Amino acid sequence: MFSNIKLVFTLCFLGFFLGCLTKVNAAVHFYRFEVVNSAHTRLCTKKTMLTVNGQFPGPTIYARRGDLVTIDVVNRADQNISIHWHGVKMPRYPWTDGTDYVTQCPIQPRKSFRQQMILSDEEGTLWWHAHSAWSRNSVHGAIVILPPTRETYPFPKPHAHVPVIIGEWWNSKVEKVYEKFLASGDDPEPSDAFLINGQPGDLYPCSKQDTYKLQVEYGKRYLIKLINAAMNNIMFFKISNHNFTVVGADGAYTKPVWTDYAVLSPGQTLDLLVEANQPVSHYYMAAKIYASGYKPFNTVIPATAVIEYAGKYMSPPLLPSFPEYNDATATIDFTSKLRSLGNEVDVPKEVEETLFYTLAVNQLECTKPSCEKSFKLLSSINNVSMLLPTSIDILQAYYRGISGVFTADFPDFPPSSFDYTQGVTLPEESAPRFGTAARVLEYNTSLEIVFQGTNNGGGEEHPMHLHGHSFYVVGSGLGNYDRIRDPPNYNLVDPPLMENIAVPKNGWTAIRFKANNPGVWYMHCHIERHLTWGMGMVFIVRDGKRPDEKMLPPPPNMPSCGREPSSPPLAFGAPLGKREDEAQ
Ligand SMILES: *[C@@H]1O[C@H](CO)[C@@H](O)[C@H](O)[C@H]1NC(C)=O
Ligand SMILES: *[C@@H]1O[C@H](CO)[C@@H](O)[C@H](O)[C@H]1NC(C)=O
Ligand SMILES: *[C@@H]1O[C@H](CO)[C@@H](O)[C@H](O)[C@H]1NC(C)=O
Ligand SMILES: *[C@@H]1O[C@H](CO)[C@@H](O)[C@H](O)[C@H]1NC(C)=O
Ligand SMILES: [Cu+2]
Repeated sequence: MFSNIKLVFTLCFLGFFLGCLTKVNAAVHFYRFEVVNSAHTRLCTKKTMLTVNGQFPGPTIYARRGDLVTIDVVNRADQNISIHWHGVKMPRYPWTDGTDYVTQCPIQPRKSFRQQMILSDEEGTLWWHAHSAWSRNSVHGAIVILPPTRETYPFPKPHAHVPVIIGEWWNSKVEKVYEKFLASGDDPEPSDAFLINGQPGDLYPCSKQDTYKLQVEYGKRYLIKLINAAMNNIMFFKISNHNFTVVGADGAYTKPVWTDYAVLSPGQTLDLLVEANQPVSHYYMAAKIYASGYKPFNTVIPATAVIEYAGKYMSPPLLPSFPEYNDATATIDFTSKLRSLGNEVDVPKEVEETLFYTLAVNQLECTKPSCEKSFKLLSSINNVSMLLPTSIDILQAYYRGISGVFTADFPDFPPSSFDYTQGVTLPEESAPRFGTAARVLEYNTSLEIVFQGTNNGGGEEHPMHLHGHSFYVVGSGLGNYDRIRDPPNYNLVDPPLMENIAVPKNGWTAIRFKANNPGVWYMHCHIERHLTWGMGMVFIVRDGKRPDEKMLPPPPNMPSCGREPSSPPLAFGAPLGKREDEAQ
């Protein structure tokens, strides 16, 4: 499956000076990801799409906690790409976090980029995906992180690990869907199917012959590594006749939760322990849309896969029954059961900074003929709709002290307070302002962010995702957050540790974490259409004082934003910018 060799490695990105990351007893794994256009047929429709190595979903990365994975990403396609290791904290090394125009320029066609994926305390399931335009639709795959060899699981040992990736398929090329979506100023065209491990399953036309099948043996235990890689939808997941135990979320273990359904937002992962202990037969596992803000514009047909005990079966498998497509209570009930495995986790009990971030879908007047309505939809955090830079990335600009790329003034509060769950009252208040703004944090700052959903243009859930850190979800509720009434109810004992949390529709969620990872880190909604509309911002975590509290230097082969041939490596990583703390 993957190399089991234990070695001691020292990762010196530049070999001769500055930081080296030394890890004892960790393994190094190598992968080669060739991004290519390959032909795939679903729903009787053939199209070419971007994939890694021609596979859809892409290859699974296997590693153990604390390992280092080196991935050579080679762009053999005809468009820009960047690849992100979702949920991997990448300590002190944002350079290969893979977010274009935030931490790197995209990898242009015929270029390659050697990326390091630096695991630390993550264990369980994470995933990788493209972070440029909408290419993550077909450029994604699982990351399975096992315990170190001498350790075991905090639950009965599973017989097998089974990545189960929920995806989405458009018959049209996703690049076309994306372009039309940008031009229209409106919601994107609905997708044509949901997928499990790349297949729509028995309920969709022309699909039955390829339905994903998991062969199980009676009496054995399977660990399902469930990933929601869909673009725009929170999903329900069920297995007929089989309850399961949730044992992990977002690459961290949880207290076991015995349940008959799961909910995950785009970007989120869950580890589900399933016992094959039902009458020998075959059963559907299925993923179905949850949509609260609108009647689902996607199809409501669930994607299915089959769990099959050895045998021959004539009758079709049973389909599990799902909550209603808009059953918000079912989603909140499930998510509120997630707790950290241990008690007394290292959640900050006191915080130095408290940030209050409103999440909104906005409307801006639009007179362009391509606009489908008199306004176009945008989105914002604290009324700032994020624009990515186009000629250099934010990390490079920060590291080299280049001004004019971003501003360091992302607001800690919305510009005005209103009844958020009612939404703004005047049409002109519905327009956001634009910015490329960062919030700068001193190293080790402990902070709380309260995300407040707003009802501007109709409320919806927003799964907020933070790069470079995990956070504890200490509280959430419906309605407007109340800074007197709500904090006493926080869970500061065993809150779940996550990187992705859906803020309830017209509700709020409070997270806490310590900004102990120097670098430039994107935080954004993981619903792709909201991200495209601008629901993102950037944290810059400054270096600490000690050498091991500083960012490592960049690799020599960072992709360039210039037209080819790419410029030679800049000064081999020597910092050119004026970073005060570089002096010591
Ligand atoms: C499965 O879970 C549901 C909901 O939690 C519960 O009502 C049911 O009794 C469970 N079934 C078994 C066999 O435990
Ligand atoms: C957001 O900013 C725009 C532009 O400055 C302004 O017109 C609008 O009133 C603001 N909206 C809110 C809710 O603060
Ligand atoms: C940051 O926090 C860690 C652990 O809490 C501590 O060991 C270290 O001294 C702190 N560094 C600074 C600069 O505060
Ligand atoms: C690809 O990236 C380069 C470098 O940032 C940029 O100049 C070019 O416009 C991008 N191409 C597309 C199609 O976005
Ligand atoms: Cu969102």
